[in-house]
Formats: sequence, structure tokens, C-alpha cells
Amino acid sequence: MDREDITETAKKEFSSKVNQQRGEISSKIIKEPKFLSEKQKNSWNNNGFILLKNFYPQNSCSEMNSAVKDIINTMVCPEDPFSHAYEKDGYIGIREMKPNPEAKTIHDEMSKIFRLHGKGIFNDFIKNKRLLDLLEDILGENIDCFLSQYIFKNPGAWGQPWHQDSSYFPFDRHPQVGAWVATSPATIENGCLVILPGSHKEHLHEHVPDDREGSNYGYTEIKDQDFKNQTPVTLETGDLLLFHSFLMHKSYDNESKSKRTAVVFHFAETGTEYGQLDSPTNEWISVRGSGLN
Ligand SMILES: O=C(O)CCC(=O)C(=O)O
Repeated sequence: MDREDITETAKKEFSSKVNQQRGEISSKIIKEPKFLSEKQKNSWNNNGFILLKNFYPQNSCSEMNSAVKDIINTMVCPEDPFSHAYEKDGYIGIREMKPNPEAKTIHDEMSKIFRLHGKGIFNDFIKNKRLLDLLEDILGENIDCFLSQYIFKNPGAWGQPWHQDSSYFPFDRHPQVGAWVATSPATIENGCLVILPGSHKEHLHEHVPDDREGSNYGYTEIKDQDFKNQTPVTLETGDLLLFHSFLMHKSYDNESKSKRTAVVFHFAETGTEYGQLDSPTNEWISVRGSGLN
């Protein structure tokens, strides 16, 4: 395909899929945790997230960054015509729709790489005992990781608009948990996440297509909410944000001169049903409990 904007029809079709569960509520709260502190439990129940400073070693963050560079080198041949999506060795790569005038290599033009968690350092991460203990208090004893993505946020890249991740997950139960690991500092200037604390108690709102010309396929936006209590989440390399899949969040554009990188994993209770057709970006891998047997 040429580097033309995604058509209005494709954007509308996608947002009709993400609105399938509109109106649903996720009311489960944590009562008697085994591993979470009182403060972490309250943060989850009241605000919909838990922030863990310094969770993951800096050298492991660098290892993740280089592993992704190697994947792109085998996935995208710079001479090939523009494509918004790539597939290689089970990984799915997404290139920015909006060209970055400063881009020198293909690495400066990538947006996301999906399906990382089956192999290498990404697979090690989803088996981390400290992480799984925390997730057990939220999701129960039987846990799968079903989604992972590396997000480049190169200089000039746009942020993702306000959304609730559950609108992308047409599953038979809630919540799922996002684990957002900063593999570089995330600042206001380079495009950190912005959350609306407490919004995990809201129903799933309508998500309309992101109407910025040149926005990436799959970006949708909540418009019917008051965001005045929004809070930017600035992070250091190695910090981890765990967040509820109903929590409203967005991210800023990268207005700096360097990349803002992160890896986001998503976890669900084992046995979660995904309906008739699962997303090609999902891969269900059991990490604790009954699914391992
Ligand atoms: O990291 C970002 O810029 C956006 C990530 C996000 O919104 C998500 O993972 O749902």
C-alpha cells in the first residue's frame, strides 16, 4: 500500500468492533491480598493502578531494547515499499502512518512490535515471580499472558488518544491487567502515559475513530468524559505501572529529540473466553496455576 491515510470506512469498521462491550462495568475489588501491601491494594481499588518504582533492572531494559532492534532488522527490508504492518517469525510489526521527516533508518519509523512474550527475555519477564505474586492478588491463582507490545514512540510520533484497554478485549470476564515497563525514561516532553485515576470504576465508554489525519490504524478515542483530573505518569527506566483494563489513559506526543520506549504486557485469568475470533496480536501463554499442568 502507498502511504495514504487509513480510509474512513476502515476506521469506522474498527471502532464498531471495539464498541461491542460498551456499557459494561468491572466491579471486582481486591479484599484480602496475600502479596500486595495495604497501600498497593488501596491504590488498585480506588485509583485503578499500582506504581512500582525500580522494578526491573536497567541492564535488562537495555537488553529488551536491543532484542527489538534485532527483530526489526530481520523483519523489514529498508528497500521494500511502504507497508503499515509486517509479519516475521510470529512477530507483528506496525510502522507509523505519519512519516517522520527526521527519520534516518527504519528503526526511527516503527510504532509497535507485537507478540514478543513467547520468546527470550520477554518470556522471562512474564514468568517473574514478584510480578506474578502481585497479579495473583488481582486476577487469582490461574494467570495467562495474552498480549505484549514494544512501543517505540520515536521523536515526532503522536500519542495514543484516551481509551480503555478493555474495549479492545471482547472477553467473557474482567478485568485484565496491563503491565507497562519503561525501558527508557518517560517524560512529559517525550510522551509519557496520562491516566484518569479512578476511571476504572466507569463503564466502558464509546470509542470513536481517532480523527487525526495520518493516525495509526486501531487508534480510537473516548470523547464523552471529563478529563480534568488527568495525571501524567512520568517514569524512570525500569519502573513498572500495573493498570486495570477499564482505566482511561492516553499518552502525549513525543516532542523531544530521543525515543521513549516501553514494553506493555497484558494478563488475564486462565480460561478467559475470547469469543469467535481472537485478535491476531494475541497469544495465550499460561504463566501460573492450572494452565501450566
Ligand atoms: O505507551 C503509549 O504511548 C500508549 C500505550 C497505551 O495507551 C496502551 O498500551 O494502551
